[in-house]
Amino acid sequence: MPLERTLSMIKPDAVGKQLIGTILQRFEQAGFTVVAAKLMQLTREQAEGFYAEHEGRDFYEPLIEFMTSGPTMALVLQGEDIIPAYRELIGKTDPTQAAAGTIRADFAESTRLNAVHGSDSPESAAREIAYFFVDDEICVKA
Ligand code: RTP
Ligand code: MG
Repeated sequence: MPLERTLSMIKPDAVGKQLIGTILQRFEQAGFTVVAAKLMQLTREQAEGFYAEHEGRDFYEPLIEFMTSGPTMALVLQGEDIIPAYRELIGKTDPTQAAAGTIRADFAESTRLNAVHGSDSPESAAREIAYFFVDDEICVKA
């Protein structure tokens, strides 16, 4: 299986609840390797650009408010077939629909305040990784 990368975010709700370490542990226990990481206070422009595909939806404005409400940790994770494997680990967007033991089932408060983000396809992973990181910030495992 090919080594693949995904863009992960630990969202402001989870950072605010001191869950960075706990969530990173879940990622590492799943066998994913952290190859880049940064804690950022997203600007409105950064959040709007990141979520541009959702512009016009009723949840867009509250989503932007939420994503700029406190720091976010952005990560590039690497692993075999990681895009679907990571989405499975985090669980469904709505935590009441997320499988037991997933990150969202355990830590999300609502469909909006749902603790983590993950790229949904190789194309979005490429766009999202480049959105937050330059090549020099990604530490490739030797
Ligand atoms: P993400 O992009 O953050 O990994 O989450 P996702 O694919 O599971 O969900 P998506 O449909 O891409 O939505 C992006 C984020 O918008 C917020 N949202 N709120 N009905 C609502 O109130 C609603 N729907 C989506 C969530 O924070 C979701 O993760
Ligand atoms: Mg999404």
